[in-house]
Amino acid sequence: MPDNAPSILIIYTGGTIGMIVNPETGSFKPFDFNSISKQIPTLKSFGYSLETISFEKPIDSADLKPDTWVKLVEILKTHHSEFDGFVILHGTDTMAYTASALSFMLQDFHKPVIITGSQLPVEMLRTDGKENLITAVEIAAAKKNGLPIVPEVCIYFDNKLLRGNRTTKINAEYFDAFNSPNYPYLAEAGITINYDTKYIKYPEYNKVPAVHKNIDTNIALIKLFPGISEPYLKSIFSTDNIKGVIIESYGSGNALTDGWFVNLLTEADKKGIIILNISQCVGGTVDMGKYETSRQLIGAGVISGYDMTTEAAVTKLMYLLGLKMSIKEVKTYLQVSIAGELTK
Ligand code: ASN
Repeated sequence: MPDNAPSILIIYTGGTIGMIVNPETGSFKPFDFNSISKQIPTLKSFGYSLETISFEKPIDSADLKPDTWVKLVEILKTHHSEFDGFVILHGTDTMAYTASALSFMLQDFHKPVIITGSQLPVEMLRTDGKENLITAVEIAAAKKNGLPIVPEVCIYFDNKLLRGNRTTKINAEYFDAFNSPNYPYLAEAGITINYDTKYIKYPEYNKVPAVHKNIDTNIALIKLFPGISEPYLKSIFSTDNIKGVIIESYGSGNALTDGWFVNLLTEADKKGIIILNISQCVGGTVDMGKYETSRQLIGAGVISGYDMTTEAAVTKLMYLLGLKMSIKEVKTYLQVSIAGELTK
């Protein structure tokens, strides 16, 4: 292998890509690294230096907890200087949460972290796992003038490279499981991989990489629906230790105007509970004040999450609360882009 061959670390966390069918139940279950490692000889023909790390107990990503994010950032930090790029194999169910969380927890990482997985296990004939894995590795290794082409946390899936914290899972059936409705693709893979560099975030290389591992899960997520009741919402806002509540409102940030609802929000805000407004719509942005039905929220102290995905809003709030800043600072950072996750 030439000395300057790109070096890539593949980290296997679990997910369908490496699953097998449990003969007793007929359901897919997480399996060891074997099926993935069989793909490594094929990948070797790239001429890259490849190393792998497998979680001891691979998981279905529906079982993911924030401690997996901590484990991942620790691995990434430990191996930062040894590799040119990183590929994380992950289940699709919570992949967008992990991609968003890592984009906040890794600071000035400067190297590609490409997350992928599959809808069908790599052992199956029609698997999408092989192509996803092979192209993710190629993207993680891609350089121009000695620097990585995509020094971001991304999801690569079904020929599209998406900014991680802009991505949401949109399909449980077809191979195009992910999209980033409010941000353009960073690359598309066809015969060649076409990078759209104007949309890629390039860092200041003089900054030293840092990781933040403190995640505060004292938050709640509410999806509004016609008929949502006062007792139900009261119970959420009176949860012990609750520090932040994300409301998935309608359309461009609209909600009911009932007095009890506005009072509940106003009281929660006075108690220091942060209330963040994002939209149930996957495309578009919160624009409080556009309609009369969102003006009351501004008065109640609700802040705008603009066009953030639910995954980005949840992980950003957990990350900012974990930094132990003042409520005012958390509110300020929630409303600006810190890792390319929102557009104002
Ligand atoms: N349940 C699986 C997971 O998220 C789904 C998949 O990977 N396609 O681990």
